Amino acid sequence: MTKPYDPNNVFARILRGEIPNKTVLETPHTLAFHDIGPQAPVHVLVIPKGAYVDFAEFAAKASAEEMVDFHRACAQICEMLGLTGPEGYRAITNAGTHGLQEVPHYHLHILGGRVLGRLVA
Ligand code: IU
Repeated sequence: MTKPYDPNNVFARILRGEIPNKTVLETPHTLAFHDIGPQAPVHVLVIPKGAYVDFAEFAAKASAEEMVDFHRACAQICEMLGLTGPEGYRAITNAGTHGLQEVPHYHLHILGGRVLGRLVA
């Protein structure tokens, strides 16, 4: 069971315009911005504007319109940032304490521009 949404988490504050961000793309249901501590030459966070703690909650509760908007935005960002070639990219999300999720508002990391290494525990 996902913990309750904290309306004062940092991404909620970014969505309310209380904290600045380097926006890459904004659509009706989605905001994408550069990660403040990039782990790769391209490191963008994509977040739904709706209040979802993590991937499972978003996938379970978001409307079809929100989900399509979110994923089309991800595709557009990959295109815009030159990630759709054979070198590719990584799209990942962390959840909860085992997943080392820091910010409790669902976000997809899109990373690219270098070889990223294997994902191992
Ligand atoms: P995580 O999946 O919850 O661990 O990722 C949180 C990310 O949010 C992490 O990569 C931070 O660098 C990033 N971030 C940010 O971009 N702006 C902020 O104000 C804060 C964290 I706090």
